[in-house]
Amino acid sequence: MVVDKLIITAAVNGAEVMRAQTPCVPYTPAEIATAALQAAEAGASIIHVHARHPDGTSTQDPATYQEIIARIREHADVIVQVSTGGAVGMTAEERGAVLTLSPEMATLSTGTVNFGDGVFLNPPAMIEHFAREMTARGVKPEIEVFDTGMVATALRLVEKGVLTGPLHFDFVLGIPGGIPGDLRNLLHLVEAIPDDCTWTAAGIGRAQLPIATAALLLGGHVRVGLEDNIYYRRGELATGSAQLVARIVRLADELGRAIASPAEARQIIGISARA
Ligand code: KMH
Ligand code: ZN
Repeated sequence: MVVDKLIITAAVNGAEVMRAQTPCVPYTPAEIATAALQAAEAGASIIHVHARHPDGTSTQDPATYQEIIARIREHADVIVQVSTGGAVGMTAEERGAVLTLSPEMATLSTGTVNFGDGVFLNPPAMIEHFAREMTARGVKPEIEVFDTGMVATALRLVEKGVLTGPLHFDFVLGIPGGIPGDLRNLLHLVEAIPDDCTWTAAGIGRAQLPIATAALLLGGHVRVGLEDNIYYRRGELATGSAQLVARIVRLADELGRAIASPAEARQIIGISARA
C-alpha cells in the first residue's frame, strides 16, 4: 500500500460550540484567523471554518467568510474550506450563499441526519444544487458523510456527471443521530468508497483520538479541532485546535506518516495549484 503524506484538517470553530462550553472557541474573523494560523503552524494544511456573528451565533454571510479567508491567506498558503452546512435550521439559500465567493474548497453533506436534538436537513435537490454550483465554480467539494447512505448518494452524483471524481470524503463519526464513532464503522465507510478516492476521518467528542489514530494507520487523513471535540483529554479542555493538531503530528511521526504541506495536500486531493 502506498500511503500519502498526512493531510490534517483543523475544524477551528463549527457552528455549535459556544464560549459557555470553552473560552477558546473563536467567533470573529480576527479570532478565527488567529486560531487557523496557529493550527497551520502546528501542521494543518486545511482549515475548515464557519462564520459567526460577534456574539457567537452562526451566519453564512459571504462578506464575513471573505474576511476570514483574506485574514488567513494574508499569512499562510493554507487551504481554507468553507462550510455549506452552516447550522441546523438555516435555509438552502443562506447556506449556499458562501459559494458565490468561489472558495477553494467547501463541504458538501450528502444526506439528511438527526443532529443531536435537531435535524440537519439535506434533501436531494439541495445537495444537487450545491454540487452543481461547486462544479461550475471550480470549488473542490469535501463530501461530509454522517451516515453510510451518504457515500452512495455522493457516488451517484459522479455517475450522473454532477460531480467529478475522484471524490474526497470526510467521514464524521459520533454525532448523536449519525454513525457512531467506532472503528468497525470507520472500516465499513472506507471499504464503501472507490480506491482512487481520498478520505479523512473526524471523530466527535471522545471518539476523536481513536478515530484519528485508526485513520493514520489505515492511510487516511485526519480532522481534529474544537468543532468536533473541545477536550484534550477527559476533564481537560483543549487550549485550542492547534493543540489537537500538534498531538496528531506527534502520533503521525511515531507511526511514520509525514505531514503534507498545503501544496502537497492540493496535489493529493486534486485541487489545481493556486495562481
Ligand atoms: N453544523 C452542522 C449542522 C459542515 O460544516 O458542512 C453541519 C456542519 C457540516 O458543520
Ligand atoms: Zn463544519
